[in-house]
Amino acid sequence: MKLVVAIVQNQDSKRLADEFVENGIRATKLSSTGGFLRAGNTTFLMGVEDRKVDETLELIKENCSTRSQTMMSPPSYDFTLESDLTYPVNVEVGGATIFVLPIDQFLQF
Ligand code: 2BA
Repeated sequence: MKLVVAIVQNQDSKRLADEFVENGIRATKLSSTGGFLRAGNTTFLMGVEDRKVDETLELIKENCSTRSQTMMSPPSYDFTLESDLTYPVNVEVGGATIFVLPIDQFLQF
């Protein structure tokens, strides 16, 4: 069994959660925040049988899109004339960031 941790954009999370239910993949959905953009995203925790890992990854791939997001650059710490100027920067986010980890024990009491 593997622990699949998938960080996805909020816009994709409902459709993906529906797909997990339809395909018998158990998941826990957490509200999370990206460290860089400081914007909300969604983290799914899934305990997945080894034989279903590929199917799980394929579902995530099919349902998560890459999007471009605009953020303001942090002000520069270089004390030049333009030092406190910020400007819009485009950042590509997603589709999904995924970690697949081995599970030592899976217990339910
Ligand atoms: P954020 O940390 O808010 O990052 C959003 C997007 O900003 C990233 O998209 C990436 O394109 C860009 N980015 C992040 N850190 C950057 C940096 N230091 N310099 C320049 N650009 C940077 P994704 O790579 O698709 O990541 C989407 C979200 O997945 C991240 O949101 C974060 O919540 C999570 N994530 C990504 N890589 C991770 C990692 N190695 N460990 C834990 N969480 C990760």
